[in-house]
Amino acid sequence: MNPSIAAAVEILHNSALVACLTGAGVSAESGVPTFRDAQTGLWARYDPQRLASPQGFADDPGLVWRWYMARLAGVERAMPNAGHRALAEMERRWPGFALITQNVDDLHERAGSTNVIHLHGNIARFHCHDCGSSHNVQIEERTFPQPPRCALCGGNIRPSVVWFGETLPHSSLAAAVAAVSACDALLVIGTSGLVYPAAELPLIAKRAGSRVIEINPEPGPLSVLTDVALRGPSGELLPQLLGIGE
Ligand code: BV8
Ligand code: ZN
Repeated sequence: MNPSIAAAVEILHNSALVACLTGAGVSAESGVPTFRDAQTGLWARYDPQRLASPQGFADDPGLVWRWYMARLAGVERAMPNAGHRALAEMERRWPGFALITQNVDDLHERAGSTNVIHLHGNIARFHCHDCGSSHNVQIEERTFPQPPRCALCGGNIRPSVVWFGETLPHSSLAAAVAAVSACDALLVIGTSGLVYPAAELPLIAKRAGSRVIEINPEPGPLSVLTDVALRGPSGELLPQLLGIGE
């Protein structure tokens, strides 16, 4: 076993409570583009931070609608990978294991995780941008060039994700802060650590005395907080933390 993996396993075995924060990187091996490389092909010329914002939606609701319909189709085609499955196994093995995700896909749930804190919502759920009433998108509405209209107020229907400039669901953020404040070890997996307030969670954990283990092929702004850095793909490394797939 490589010495970093051994050090991470040691920390986890000496931790009564383990928490985990995932980003788009945990879904990369499932073929879901990460947020920064989400701009492949025909979307290459658009800035995701613009499309994923109320202003972007106001400027061109049809463009944003079509971008989300394309991403949703990609998520539905994707399958959970060994990293998602290892995290579901951690929830089964370690009482109190908390999984916090920035991702809007449902791959953690499809891998068997049952208690997932979604900080940024869910791309497969929809509501009216004006009155907030929820909306089930019909198959034919997915091919519409413009978003469907709300039956109650006529407003534009949008995905129930948190856009840039929008506040996170208070209950999710509070649960995430409580989990990272209480944990003895925090796994930070597949995140560039650029988006706030999610990127603040590892700092809160560290200040509360937690050890921090980063799993990411690349270092990033959060690496300075890291006790152990595992530089590689989470689909390969996470099973090794459980002694699977040596
Ligand atoms: C808010 C849903 C209050 C939509 C998303 C404080 C300081 C600075 C800025 C701010 C601040 N507070 C607020 C802001 C503004 C803004 C922000 O953070 N901007 C940044 C860019 C500077 N934050 C907000 O607006 C938030 N709202 O704070 O409300 C408020 C209100 C008004 C005014 C001010 C404040 C809302 C943020 C939520 C935005 N919504 N998603 C959608 O998905 O369409 S964020 C979106 O981007 C994703 O959900 C995800 O969270 C984020 C992308 O981050 P990552 O997941 O890290 O993915 P990324 O592609 O960046 O990196 C992938 C990583 O994986 C890389 O490190 C790579 O190396 C690694 N990797 C690749 N392959 C693998 C791998 N790792 C492991 N294995 C592999 N195989
Ligand atoms: Zn409405």
